[in-house]
Amino acid sequence: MDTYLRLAIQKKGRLSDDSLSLLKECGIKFSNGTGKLMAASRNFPIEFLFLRDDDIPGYVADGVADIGIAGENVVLEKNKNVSIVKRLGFSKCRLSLAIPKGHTYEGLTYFNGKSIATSYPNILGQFLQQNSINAEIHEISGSVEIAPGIGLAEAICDLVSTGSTLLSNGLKEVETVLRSEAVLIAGESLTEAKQSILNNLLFRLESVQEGRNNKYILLNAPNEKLDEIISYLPGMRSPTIMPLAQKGWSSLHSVINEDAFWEVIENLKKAGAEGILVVPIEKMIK
Ligand code: PRT
Ligand code: ZN
Repeated sequence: MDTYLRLAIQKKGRLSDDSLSLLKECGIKFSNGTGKLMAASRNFPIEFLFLRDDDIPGYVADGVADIGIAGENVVLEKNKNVSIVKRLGFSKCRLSLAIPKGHTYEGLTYFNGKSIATSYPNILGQFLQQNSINAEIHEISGSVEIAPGIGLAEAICDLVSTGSTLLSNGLKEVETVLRSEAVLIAGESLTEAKQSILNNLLFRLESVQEGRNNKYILLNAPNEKLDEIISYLPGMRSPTIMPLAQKGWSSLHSVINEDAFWEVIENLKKAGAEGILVVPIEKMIK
């Protein structure tokens, strides 16, 4: 029988769309008919298991799934026997402490003797212990943000992305407990055959991520400015330079990193670059 790597992903929720599109960008084809619990790829030795995000670390630890995609917040809270093999860069959020808007906050000691509502008792408990804060944790499974308003707790510890949920509940964010993003997790003991499929998947994921983090750039420049312009372009090796029909001018092609993007573009313009074109890269193989 052929070996398949079984991947657990969220059935429906904030992680689902980005997980599926990342896999599609890796060239993995499959149909995820609605309501199905499982699906197999048509062109890659992988099977999908669609689950609630909270169950993913446990299923991977038990070996029901070999790997999974979940929020780092859930992985750390569940504390199962799994390891993070890749950070995936989407579903970014933070687990934060928040208090009523009108209160003055002068540091963590604010929480001494207070009650805090959260769905993350393990992560919060560890954070409070590390900071020698003595607070009471109220574990609740949803709608944490309404707890102070109804008198259930004096503060909350919950996931935040834009901050608008806190704002509309009269709360303000005062401390970040954890920064989280979607991660790929794996169980402890994969067979050699499964590990080799995982290595292939990781290679594809890295190529897609590198492509997303970089842009292809084309520009024209007078030859006497080329040295200065090249000094702003690290590229994969060195830029490609081709003569233009117009005498004394060249066309230059290179790759630039998204992080330094605008700074590089400004420097290139100042140095005399013209007709700058920036093109997305679909995959980048190192
Ligand atoms: O049904 P299932 O159990 O699978 O899904 P779920 O409802 O438990 O999870 P889901 O789909 O809401 O979230 C899945 C994962 O997305 C989380 O575990 C996080 O890793 C990540 N994520 C990213 C978020 C947020 N951003 C987020 N903003 N998860 C939840 N929120 C909630 C937060 O709890 C709060 O209620 O959104 C609200 C705050 O958002 P802002 O934008 O108002 O700050
Ligand atoms: Zn959940």
